[in-house]
Amino acid sequence: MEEVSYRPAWIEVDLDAINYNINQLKRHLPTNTEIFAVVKANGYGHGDVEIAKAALEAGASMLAVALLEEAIHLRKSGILAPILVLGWVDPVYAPVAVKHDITLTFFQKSWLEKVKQSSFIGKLSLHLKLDTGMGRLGVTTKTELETLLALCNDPRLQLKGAFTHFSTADEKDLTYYDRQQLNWADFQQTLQAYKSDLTLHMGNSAASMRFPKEMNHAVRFGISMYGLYPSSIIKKEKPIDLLPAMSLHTKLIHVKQVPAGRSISYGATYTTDKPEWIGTIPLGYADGIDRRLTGMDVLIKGRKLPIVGKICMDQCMIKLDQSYAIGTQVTLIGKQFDEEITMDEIAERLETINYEIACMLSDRIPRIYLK
Ligand code: PMH
Repeated sequence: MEEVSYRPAWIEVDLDAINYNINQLKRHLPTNTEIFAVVKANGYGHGDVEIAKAALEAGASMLAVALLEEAIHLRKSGILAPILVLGWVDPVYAPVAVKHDITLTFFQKSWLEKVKQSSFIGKLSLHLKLDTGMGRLGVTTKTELETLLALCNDPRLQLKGAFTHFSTADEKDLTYYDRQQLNWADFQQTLQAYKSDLTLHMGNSAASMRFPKEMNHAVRFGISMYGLYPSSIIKKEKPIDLLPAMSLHTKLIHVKQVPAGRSISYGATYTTDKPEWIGTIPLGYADGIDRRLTGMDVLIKGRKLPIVGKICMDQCMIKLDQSYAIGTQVTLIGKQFDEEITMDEIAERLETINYEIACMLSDRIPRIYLK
């Protein structure tokens, strides 16, 4: 995307909120539990580099991403802090990770064998992934774990940590979470017998906020670093206070009075039954404004007013309660006066989770950082 933005549409990211959320968690965790800031997927849509810098400034000790590309992007932006790639990286790219001093995740014998055969100069930093019940990535049995640990005997390999991931830490019923904890405890013995100074980490936002004392050496703080609760249950429990970092704004670019019986947008699905004021805003589905958001309110001068008609690629229309000047600010996510539209409300309307809403806003919308 072009660096300069000419369109009146922007995402504000409050870096002080990132700082606040990390500090809230820090106060909640035992003093020696480290915080890894999860900045994958462009910092959950907020902007990876800016969030990474804010998180490190607030005391995060490591950054976690999903892809090697994301890690290299951080390095190329001048970030020197440790970076862990949580996902699977093709072993042929191990030398690339070494070159950029990036920690990779591993859990397969064949992967380790390929890396050991490859010729690279330097040391490859590694974290071992254990599958205690997520069923996605990781070693599932103690035998597999022992095989892998025995294969780590190459001086070019530096096994620094081991981790697992919970699948239900945000739910009401914690039976499965407890089972994962038990499986972890089993693995933990083998790991610590192998190497006593491994950094062990397991907690996502949900687990670290709900069970701070059970998190071993570090937590991987994602969604709640951005000020969002991982589920409605945790939002109700509110183990720590959070401030949402992201808000989405635009301006009215056209305002008109439409007579009764006229239709708005593709498919003519909305028809005025009396003369109505209709506003147009320059945000559409190509910006990540899902077409199913027709009917959702936006805020104008602190009033909730609905999107009417089908959402177009670059624009959509708002049913106004009066005439407003062109250039009047419209907020799709965030606060105006006493009213607020939250990412959770949008997620609920789309029958999804707030994570997806943050990630779906396209990079066509410029991010503006407030501090
Ligand atoms: N660690 C791993 C391995 C993850 O995949 C994620 C989130 C986190 C930590 C952070 O979790 P949090 O945002 O709940 O704090 N991963 C994903 C995912 O793959 N889909 O949704 C969230």
